[in-house]
Amino acid sequence: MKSFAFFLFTALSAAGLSAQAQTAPAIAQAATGTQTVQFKTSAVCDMCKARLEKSMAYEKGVQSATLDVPTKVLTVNYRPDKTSVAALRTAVLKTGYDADDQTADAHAYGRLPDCCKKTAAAH
Ligand SMILES: [Cu+2]
Repeated sequence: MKSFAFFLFTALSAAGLSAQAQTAPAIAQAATGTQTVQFKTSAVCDMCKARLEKSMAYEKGVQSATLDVPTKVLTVNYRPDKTSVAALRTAVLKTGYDADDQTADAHAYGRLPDCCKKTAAAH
């Protein structure tokens, strides 16, 4: 019984160590100066998600971009020495989507397929 308790303790310690190892990359990323910003967009579906994430990936200074379709929130990891929140917001607008209280670029919005328009029902 005592040896089982020891095994359990060892297993828990190992789990704790691996959890620590997993958080290490996030700390390293912060050390390189990456920042995160979130925009509330007008995206409606997975096509919007793919379009926005691809568009942001081509944007200078962007490390990663993820859209959560249910909440329409776009999370962008970026390098503040390469770009700015204003530039990133403009990139969202020029892809055809609203960003927070700013309305999408009309031309870009017009090029979106009907299913990606703000009037489209969730699908
Ligand atoms: Cu869409």
